[in-house]
Amino acid sequence: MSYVQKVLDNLKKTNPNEPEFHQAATEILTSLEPMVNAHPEYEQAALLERFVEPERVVMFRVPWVDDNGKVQVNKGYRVQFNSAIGPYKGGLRFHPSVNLSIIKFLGLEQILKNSLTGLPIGGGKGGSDFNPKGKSDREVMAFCQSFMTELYRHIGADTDVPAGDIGVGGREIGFLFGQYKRIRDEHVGVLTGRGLSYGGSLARKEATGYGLVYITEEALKMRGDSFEGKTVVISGSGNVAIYACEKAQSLGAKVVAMYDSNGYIYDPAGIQLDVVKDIKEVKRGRIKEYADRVKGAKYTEGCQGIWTIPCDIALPCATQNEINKESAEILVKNGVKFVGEGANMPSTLDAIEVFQKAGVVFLPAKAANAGGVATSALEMAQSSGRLFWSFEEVDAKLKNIMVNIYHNMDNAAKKYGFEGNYVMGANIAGFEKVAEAMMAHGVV
Ligand code: NDP
Ligand code: 2IT
Repeated sequence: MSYVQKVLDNLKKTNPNEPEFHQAATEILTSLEPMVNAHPEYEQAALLERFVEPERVVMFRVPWVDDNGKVQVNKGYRVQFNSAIGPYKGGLRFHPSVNLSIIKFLGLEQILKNSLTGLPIGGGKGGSDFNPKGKSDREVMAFCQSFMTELYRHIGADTDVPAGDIGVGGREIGFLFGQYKRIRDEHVGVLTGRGLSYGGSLARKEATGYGLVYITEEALKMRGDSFEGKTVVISGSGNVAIYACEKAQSLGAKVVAMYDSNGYIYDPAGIQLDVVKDIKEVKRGRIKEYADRVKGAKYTEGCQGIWTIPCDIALPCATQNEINKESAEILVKNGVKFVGEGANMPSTLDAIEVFQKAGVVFLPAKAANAGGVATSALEMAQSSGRLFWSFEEVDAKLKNIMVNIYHNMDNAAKKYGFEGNYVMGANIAGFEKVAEAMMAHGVV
């Protein structure tokens, strides 16, 4: 049995009931096989065994009081996965589905994503099963303050720097930062995605969606093509989806569909993004409302049907495993040519196989959505340098990083004889730097 297979088998045995973690580890480790085989010293050093074991897992109770005066209790998590190349860095997810398996899959992905950015950031992830949906601002604040009252002792500007993810946007980061500052008496870059008035960076809000479109644009460009005139389907209608839509439209694409967790809208004339922003960013409402406001648009209950809409480019930007094998087959049948993953692990393993076999250009999450965390690292640089860069400056750096990621993964895939397989390319290119740093640090 190969070294990779032994590590995977043991991981499944010793981390039972963690299907998302198994899925991410399987994708990563199997694609690292050619590189690991070229480095027999890794097995002697138990490098993969250490790579898949988080350096630290923190789990804690989060009690808070709701608007009825009733005490509520949620679970809090922070997985500090790997600090070989920099302080732990990665988002916080607040969603009722959050559990240890999901946070560990996200943390493992984050290690390689952060390495791919070329910036000095390690991998971590955290969150809670708290559901911000339908809560008042006061309830969200009470929750965030309680969450930070435990988390503060584990994080720091040079230790671990959380940010947003599903359910954690500007409002939540503000409450979390306020409580950290109060407890620690330190105004430092301990969180990213901060408001512009207290140390945030221009273009961080747009960065994940813009970055996704920049890397997809580069993949198109390398094939003599562009976004101009393309039909695009984007899942989700949150932070990543909205700014992917904005950038794709600005490059001449027609985005025809988006969704939230209740259902999807189809607008054959092209999505009016100002309406989506008003519904989702301003009113925190449901996407269903779009069809009431825009003539010619149609709303359908349920999410999966969105992938039956014919498109040239699909950008899944909501959550893990939103594209299964069946949806991938329909997308291929309808002629999809490019899939760029804005969400983390939105395609199941067998969906990826369908895309790759059909010759679809498949840009995996850890490369395609790295623009968010890359810009977080630019926010950290501005914080430590006491600087504030213009939107154009940050956006230009972001674009440059995304173009570099594309070529690094493309070259890594070619180097090992798997041209065009960006899953392998991204995993190998990301792992190279982490492996080198871990080897240099000795047995730690
Ligand atoms: P938001 O909370 O802003 O938006 C999430 C969107 O996805 C919402 O439209 C939400 O619908 C939908 N969604 C969430 N869960 C489900 C579900 N189980 N089924 C169907 N729809 C769902 O999050 P983000 O836009 O920040 O994150 C989206 C994805 O991008 C996540 O996978 C995240 O990990 C990833 N990502 C985010 C980055 C960032 O910088 N924010 C960086 C890199 C990756 P509803 O409103 O109904 O809940
Ligand atoms: O998945 C991700 O990369 C994020 N949610 C962003 C993490 C960050 O630290 O900006």
